[in-house]
This record gives sequence, C-alpha cells and structure tokens, in this order.
Amino acid sequence: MLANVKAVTLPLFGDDRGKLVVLQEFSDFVPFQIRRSFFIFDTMPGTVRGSHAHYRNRQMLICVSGACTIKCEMPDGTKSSWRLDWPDKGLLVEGLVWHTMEEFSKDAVLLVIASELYDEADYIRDYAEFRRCASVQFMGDNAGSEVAACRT
Ligand code: T46
Repeated sequence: MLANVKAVTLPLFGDDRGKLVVLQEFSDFVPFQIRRSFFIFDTMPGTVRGSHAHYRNRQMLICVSGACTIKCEMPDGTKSSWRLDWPDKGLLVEGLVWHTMEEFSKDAVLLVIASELYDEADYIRDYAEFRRCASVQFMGDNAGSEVAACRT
C-alpha cells in the first residue's frame, strides 16, 4: 500500500441532547476492517510518543478529548503537521509513514482505530531503517510496491 495521510471529518449527529460521532469499518472514513482500538491519555507535558512507522497497519486517529498534534513524514521526505482538537476530526495514516504524537493538552485522549492486531514485528522504530525502506519503496523496480518488499 502506498503511504497516505488524510484529514477527514467524521460523520457527526448533533441535536439538543449533544453530539454523536460514528466510526464504521469499510466506510469512506475508516476504509479498512477494524481489528483493534486503543487510546492514549494522561500524557506528561512535553511528551513525544510514536516515532515509528508501520509496515502494514492502517490507523485512524481521533482526539476525542482535548488536543494533540500528529507529525508525519512521508517516504519522499515530505513532512506535515496536523492538530487534532475536536472529536469529529480524524487523521487517516496508512502505509509507510513516520509519525509522532506530541503537544498533548492536559485533558487529551487520543483514540486510535487500527486495521491490524498488535504485532511488534509490524513496527519500524529505527529512523534510519524507515529511510532505507522509503528508498526501497520509491526507487527502481520496487516503486509503489508493497512496503514489505523492504524487509530483508
Ligand atoms: C501508533 C501510535 C499512534 C500493546 O501491548 N498493544 C497495543 O495494541 C499497543 C498499541 C501497545 N502495546 C504496548 C507496547 C508497548 O509496550 O504498549 C506499550 C506502548 O506502546 P508504544 O510505545 O508503541 O505507544 P505509542 O504511543 O508510541 O504508539 C501507539 C501505537 O503503538 C502505534 O501503533 O501508531 O500509538
């Protein structure tokens, strides 16, 4: 799968009782089967989490309370920064994307919906290895091919 980072506005139903946001698998907003979810909260000021990429895992990130910033680096070196500060704002992160989560507000709760079960072997935690995989994906006969092609 080619690397992709996309901001989405999740379906929101609001009335005088409050607001409700829907996350449904195989939808335009979550375009994969949901196999796992987890959330991050009670982060200390200045915390930077993440600092990794995935071979296969696809994720939708939503800050359901408070705010945090997701910083992404694509295989071609392009960098982007996304502030998630409202529960209907989602960030879809797919393919080989180096990402960090930082600038958490005190009340931040970051919900992550994932396409894969937890597997430490799916993580690239070494930045040099990420750059090596990125060059494998983008150069020569491997251009656009599965990220797994970079596994040695
Ligand atoms: C990601 C970002 C957005 C498990 O045992 N099972 C799980 O499903 C997860 C997600 C984590 N863990 C264990 C592994 C570590 O011992 O929890 C500990 C903390 O995990 P990690 O340091 O990977 O947490 P983050 O916040 O850096 O990254 C997490 C996800 O791991 C990752 O997939 O993309 O959130």
